Amino acid sequence: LELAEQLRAAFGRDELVLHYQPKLTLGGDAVAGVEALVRWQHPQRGLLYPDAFIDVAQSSGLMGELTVAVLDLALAQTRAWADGGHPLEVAVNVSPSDLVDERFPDEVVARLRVHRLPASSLVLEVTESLLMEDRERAVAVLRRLRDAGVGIAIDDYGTGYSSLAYLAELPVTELKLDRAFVGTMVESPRNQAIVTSTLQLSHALGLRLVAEGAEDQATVDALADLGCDQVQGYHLSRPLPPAELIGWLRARA
Ligand code: G
Ligand code: G
Ligand code: MN
Ligand code: NA
Repeated sequence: LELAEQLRAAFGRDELVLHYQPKLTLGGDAVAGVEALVRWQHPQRGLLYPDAFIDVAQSSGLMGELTVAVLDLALAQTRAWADGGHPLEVAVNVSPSDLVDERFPDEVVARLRVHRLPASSLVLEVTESLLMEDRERAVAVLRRLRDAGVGIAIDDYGTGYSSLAYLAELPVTELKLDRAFVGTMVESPRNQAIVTSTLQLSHALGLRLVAEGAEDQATVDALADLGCDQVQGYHLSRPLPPAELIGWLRARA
């Protein structure tokens, strides 16, 4: 069977699962939230990572369905964590096709209502390239999500081509600085300068800066010293299945 057909069937068979990578608020060291990362528990091929099926979802017209399935799983899990005494913000990655779908904002608001979660508990991560594709429609969709109270993050920030003028007019709430800059900032004065100036830019625009890809304590400390808001990376934790994430949260408490 073709992978696209198998993916189509996977939605109804609970084969999509999410792993969650925690983010810390620097300063207080509180757990700020988690990023949901999709995996496909394929019946023959085992656990597949997004690079094995995201393009297939896109090219076979299944992306909208995948995004809504991921959103639903992430919000159900977030509801369960809140009920268990762990209120967390959850970040979900969205794709280009979602942002040109005029029904997407209403869909998101409806899913939040079903899971009885405030819009402020959700952040949608978009990439810069995604925003360049059909800019006017994407901005209109983001504006409606933002007006509803949903957080909007620019993922992999610094690797795209968006001008600062464009960035300043986007309805976004946070930048996620790409790990290409963060991972080597301790050894690289050049990358440290990029982190510092992106931090100034973020704060001047009223945005939260999340540093991705912190792989050691020295990097986390350097980010805290610079005044970075949040950090994510293997040093804190790899993406974890929900049962393991609960263990991680309890161990920190
Ligand atoms: O954690 P991982 O190596 O699996 O993530 C690889 C890439 O897949 C990342 O760029 C991430 O943004 C993307 N990704 C992970 N989950 C999703 C998802 O639910 N939807 C989309 N569109 N992309 C995702
Ligand atoms: O593009 P996006 O930021 O959504 O991608 C998330 C991806 O980054 C996931 O594949 C996740 O496993 C990976 N990732 C998260 N933290 C680290 C890290 O500290 N180092 C590296 N190399 N990858 C990371
Ligand atoms: Mn992301
Ligand atoms: Na990223």
